[in-house]
Amino acid sequence: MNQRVLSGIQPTGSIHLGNYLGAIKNWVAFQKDHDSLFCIVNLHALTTGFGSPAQLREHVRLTAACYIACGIDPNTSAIFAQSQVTGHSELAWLLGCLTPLGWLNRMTQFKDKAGKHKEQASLGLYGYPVLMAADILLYKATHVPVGADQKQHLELARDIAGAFNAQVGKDYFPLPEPCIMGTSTRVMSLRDGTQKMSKSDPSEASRIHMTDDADTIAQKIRKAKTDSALIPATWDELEGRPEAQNLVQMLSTLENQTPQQILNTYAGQNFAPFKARLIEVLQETLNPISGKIHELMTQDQAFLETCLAQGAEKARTLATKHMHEIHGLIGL
Ligand code: AQP
Repeated sequence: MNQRVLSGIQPTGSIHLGNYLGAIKNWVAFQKDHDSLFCIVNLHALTTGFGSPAQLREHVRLTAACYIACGIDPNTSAIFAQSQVTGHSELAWLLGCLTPLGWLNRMTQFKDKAGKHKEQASLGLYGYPVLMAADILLYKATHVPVGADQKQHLELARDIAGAFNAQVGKDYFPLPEPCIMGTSTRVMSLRDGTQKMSKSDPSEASRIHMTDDADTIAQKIRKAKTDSALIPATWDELEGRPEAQNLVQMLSTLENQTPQQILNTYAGQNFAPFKARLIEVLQETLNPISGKIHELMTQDQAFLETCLAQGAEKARTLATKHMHEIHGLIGL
C-alpha cells in the first residue's frame, strides 16, 4: 500500500514554535519519502465562530507562506486550503452518520474549549474530530504527524475508519498511524508551563511566533517564566518544575540533543547562560524562516496563490477518486 502523509494547521493566527517543533519540522522530514499533503484547515478555524473574511484569507496565505518557509516543498507536497476540496465536508457528514455520540463525548478538547458553556458551543466544535477524521481518510492517509494534543482525535479517526470498514465489509480505509515524534511533542506556554503554547492564548508573550524578529525572540525568552532553583543534573529532579522542563525540552530539540545532554551542560547553573544559548539557537533557526515568510507575504503573493491552486488541484484529484469509490460502497 502507498504510504501517504496528511496533516494540517488551523489558520487562526501566526504559526508558533509549538506548531513548528510538534508538527511542521516532522512534516519536512516525512515529505522526502512519502506522498504528502499539507492542508490549511480553514473549515476547522470556523468551529469557534466566523470572524473577518479578509483576515481568514490572509491567515490562509500566511500559513502557506510559513509551510514553505519552514521547508515544505510545494513542488512535491500538496499545500492547499481545506475549503477548496469539497470532499472534506461531504465525507465528514458521511462519517458523522457512523460516529456514536458516546465516542464524541469522551473528547477532552471539546470539554476544554466549550468549558462551562457547553449548551452554547456549536455543533461544528462538537463535530471537529469527525471533520479531522474526514481530512485524513479522504486521502486514505497512512501517517499523520501531529503534536501530542491531537492523540485522542487520531485514535477516534482510527475507530471511525474501523467502523466504516466494518459497515461496508471491506478494509477500504487504512487505519492512520499517529506520528507524535521527538522531545517537543507538547510545547508549553512561556508564561505558564502547565498550559499548551497555542495561537488562541491572549498573551503574545506566551509563545514565539515563526515571524518574530531577533529582538522579540530575545525579549520573550528573557521574560519566560522559570523558578529560582538552579538547573539540576537529572531529568527526575525537574519534577514539579513545568516551566524549566519546557525550556530544557525546547533547547534539546533545537540542538538535536537529549534533555539529559542539555542538563549535563548546564547543571548547577542559574537560567541566565541557558537562556542566552536558547535565544541564540532560536534566532539561528527562526531568522531565515521569518525572513522567507516576510518575502513571500510582501513580494510573492502570486506565487503563494499558485502554490495553493496547484496543491488544491492535486488534492482534489485524489479526493474525487476516493469519494466516487465511497459513494459506490454506500450506495449513493
Ligand atoms: N504547543 C504545541 N506543541 C506541540 N505541537 C503543537 N501543535 C499545536 N500546538 C502545539 C500541533 O500543531 C498542529 C496544528 O494545531 P492547531 O492548528 O490546532 O494549533 P494551535 O496553535 O493549538 O491552534 P489554536 O487555534 O490556538 O487552537 P487551540 O486553542 O485549540 O490550541 C497540530 O499537529 C498540533 O498537534
